Amino acid sequence: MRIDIVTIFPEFFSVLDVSLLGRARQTGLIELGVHDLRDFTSDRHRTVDDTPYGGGAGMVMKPEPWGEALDGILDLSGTLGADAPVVIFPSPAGELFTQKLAQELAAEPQLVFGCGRYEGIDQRVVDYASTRARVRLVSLGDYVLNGGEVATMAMIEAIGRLIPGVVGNPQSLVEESHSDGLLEYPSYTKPGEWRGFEVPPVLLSGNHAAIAKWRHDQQLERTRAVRPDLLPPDLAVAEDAAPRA
Ligand code: JF8
Repeated sequence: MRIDIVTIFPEFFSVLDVSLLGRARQTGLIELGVHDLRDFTSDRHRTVDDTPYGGGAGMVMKPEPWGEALDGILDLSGTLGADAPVVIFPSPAGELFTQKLAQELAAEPQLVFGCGRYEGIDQRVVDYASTRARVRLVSLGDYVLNGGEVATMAMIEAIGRLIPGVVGNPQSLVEESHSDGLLEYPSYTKPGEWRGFEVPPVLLSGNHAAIAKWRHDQQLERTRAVRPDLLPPDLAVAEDAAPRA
């Protein structure tokens, strides 16, 4: 997979050289291009922002540098079809980034992330990119960030680990998809007793069916406690819950 990032903070992405994604890049599974938006300006001050038409607080990213950057990254000859590159603009106004979307995007040959700052990017950049690529506005969640960089980093990590060969143990991906929709069960390792806290005895029993049941019960209990919205209505209340008057 080819990933390009357009940003005014290219150094922010140097951490992608280490960790999981660093190894995937060395083996050629992921090709990464980080592009400094200011390199596509043509004025002495390398200006990327300007005041908003219609008034209001803050500054807006001006379209010209974005046009030059995207023209250099996107294949200009390509017609806009199902095989067009995907351009992602992280935005609080976008669709929510989910594991399902990560899976979809992990199957793409090329992703381009456009990282906005300030009050966002001139809307015409999105409209123009839509003539060259399949554009998606994507939100990391319902909270406010200062720009698209942190969201891009999170999405690349979530997408990258789904590319075959990037994660060391494919079984962990299989188990994840099996437990689909439930929170993880708690994990334990040695020693069996630590500062007075014991490992649940069932995990030492060697009874694999009992362990599987215990883990699934833990998943249900945890999900009911903190994320009942993830459960189908018939599972959202504990089976042994007292009937309400
Ligand atoms: C931004 C550009 C975001 N979940 C999220 N909250 N805030 C953002 C975000 C993304 C881009 C820009 N401000 C200026 C905030 C995402 N994704």
